[in-house]
Amino acid sequence: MPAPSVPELPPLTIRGVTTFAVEVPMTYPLGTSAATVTRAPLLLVELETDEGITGRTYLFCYRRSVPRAIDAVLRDAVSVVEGDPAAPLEIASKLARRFALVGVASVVRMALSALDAAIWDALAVAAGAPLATLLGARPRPIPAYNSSGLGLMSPDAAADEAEKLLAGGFRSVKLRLGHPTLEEDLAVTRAVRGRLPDEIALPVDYNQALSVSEAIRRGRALESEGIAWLEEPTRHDDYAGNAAIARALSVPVQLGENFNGPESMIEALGAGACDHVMPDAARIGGVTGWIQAAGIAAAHRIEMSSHLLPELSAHLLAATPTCHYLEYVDWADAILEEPLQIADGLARIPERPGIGLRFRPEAVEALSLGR
Ligand code: SMN
Ligand code: MG
Repeated sequence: MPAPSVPELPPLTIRGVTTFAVEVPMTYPLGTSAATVTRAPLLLVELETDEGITGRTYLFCYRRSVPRAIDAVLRDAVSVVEGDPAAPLEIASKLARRFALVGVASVVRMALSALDAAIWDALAVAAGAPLATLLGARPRPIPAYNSSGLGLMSPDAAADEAEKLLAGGFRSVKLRLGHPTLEEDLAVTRAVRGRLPDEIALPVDYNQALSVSEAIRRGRALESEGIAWLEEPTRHDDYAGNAAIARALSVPVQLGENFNGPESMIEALGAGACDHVMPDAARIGGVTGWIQAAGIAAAHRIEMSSHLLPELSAHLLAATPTCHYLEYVDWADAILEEPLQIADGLARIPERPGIGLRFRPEAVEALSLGR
């Protein structure tokens, strides 16, 4: 008797990559304690396969010089796996070995994460299913907070901007802190909190600005002001210091955007450095790294949110057992055919196959950073 036919993913073979470096104007400039970002440099990635299926993703690159640096590493990585089957785990281990001497962090990590995400996208497109479905989850609405603005600014300006960021029915917005004094941080927090309905959650983000003792001092003052979490209060990789802060405070400490691969999450959680985690898909190792990290968070029963890249992260959070919040930013809207939809404060995962990204050629051309 012939074996029953089991539907299979069409096998895909890595062929090459096309990228576009763009810089997108942001509606709200984002002053953080580390740097002010007014335009979002993005690297758009299209991975080609022999079978004619294209995998798409993009990276947020922080600084204008970075898209080109990542592009160079990404091309190198694709040349290493050209002709290989599009099997993300096999490709990840091959590339981890090949890039072990230079080290897989920062720009290299972002290039490899983008390649992984593009491969997963191609697989989901070939399967005709949303990425979330390929990861074992059905697309569902994901609670989101609006992070598109609320940089460092005066109390009045912050309160006005916070109100504007609620459009779309958001039930949470994130405030950046790290003004020169605690009194200024308190004044801004009180102005924003006072303007928002009580049920709106208000996480605050220090972007590593404080010493451990100053983080404890400011955290103690802020924790009675109705904040949802205290993000990156001190150096992200000082896990002992973050653990001391987490022990001293009742407000949850949030870390994760700088976790370099799932290994960092294991170390941070082992040290008791944080109460919540929010990996960035581009630093945790793409879809493959995210799924491993989601397993670690689930085993620790720790809430997991995302950092930036909301279009991809929505799929990932649907497949995250301890899913908490999607960090929403509108920065890619300018170059997307169909921007991520938010309704009633929930991100709507598109029904389209893959991540659901298609780039607008006219916008890519107009916003190009050149080659
Ligand atoms: C952040 C910092 C810099 C650029 C984008 C986002 C921030 C966040 O740490 O968590 O949103
Ligand atoms: Mg942050």
